[in-house]
Amino acid sequence: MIHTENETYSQSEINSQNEIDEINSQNEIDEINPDDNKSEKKGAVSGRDLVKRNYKLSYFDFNGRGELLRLIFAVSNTDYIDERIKFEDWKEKKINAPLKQVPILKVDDEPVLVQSMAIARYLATEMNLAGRDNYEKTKVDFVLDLCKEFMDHFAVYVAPEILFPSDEKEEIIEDFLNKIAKYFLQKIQILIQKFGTNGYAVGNEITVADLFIYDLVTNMIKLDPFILENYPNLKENRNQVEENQNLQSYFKEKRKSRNSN
Ligand SMILES: N[C@@H](CCC(=O)N[C@@H](CS)C(=O)NCC(=O)O)C(=O)O
Repeated sequence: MIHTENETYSQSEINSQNEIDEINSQNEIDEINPDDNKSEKKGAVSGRDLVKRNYKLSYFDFNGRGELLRLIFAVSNTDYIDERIKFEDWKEKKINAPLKQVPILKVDDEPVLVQSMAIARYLATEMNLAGRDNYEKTKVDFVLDLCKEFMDHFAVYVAPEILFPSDEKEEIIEDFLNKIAKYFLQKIQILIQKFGTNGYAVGNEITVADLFIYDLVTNMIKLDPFILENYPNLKENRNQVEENQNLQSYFKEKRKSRNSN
C-alpha cells in the first residue's frame, strides 16, 4: 500500500494503478541495472564514515530530488557512484525500480533504499550531518519537513514547466514565487533565526538542514536571482554553506561538467 502526504502530490506523482499492481507483484527489491555504468561519474575521494561502504545513487541528470543526496555525499567527501539516468533509458530501468521512481540508493549488497527523504536521513546519520543529539536532530527534522513540503509544491507546479514548458509557464512561475515560495522562505527563515547560530540552520555546524535549504534556494534563485534580498538569514545561511571547502570543490566540478556539455 502506498501512502501519500497530500492529495495534490498523490495525483501528480504517484504512479498509475497498473504500476502499483506491478509493484505489489514484484517480490524482489533489486537495483536498477547493476551492469550499466555508462553515464556514471565518481564522486569525491574518501568517506567520512569509518565503515567504508559502496554507494550507488540513481537519479535523472538534473537536480530535482537527487541533488540533496549528492550534496550530502559532497559535503562529507564520500565516494559514490552517481548514476545519471537518461530519459530514454528510464522506461527500461523503471521495470526494476521498487516504487517505479527515483532517487534510489544502493548500499553494499543491501536491498535498495527508496524515497528521497528517507535516503537523506539515512545518509545524514551515516555522515554525522543529522544533528548532534536527539534534540538537535528534531530541530533538523523541523527544517527537513518544511523543506520537503516546499519541494513537493515545486515538483508539482514548477518542475514540469521547466522540463516541458507550457504557454502558462511565466504566470505559473510568478504565482509560485509570490505565494508558495514566499510562504515557505519566510518560515524557513524563522527556523534559522530560532535554531541556528553563525548562519547555520541548526546549531553551530553544517547539517543536512543547511543542504536542503541550499538546494531549494538554488532552485528559487534560478527563477528570481534577487529573491534573497528580503531574507537576510537565508542569505547568511547560503554564504555559510558556500564556505565549505568540500562543497566548493563539488560546485567547481559541477560548473566544469556543465560547461563541457
Ligand atoms: N516521494 C518520492 C517521489 C519520487 C519521485 O517523484 N520521483 C520522480 C522524479 S523526481 C520519478 O521517479 N519520476 C519518474 C516516474 O514516475 O516515472 C521521493 O521523495 O523520492
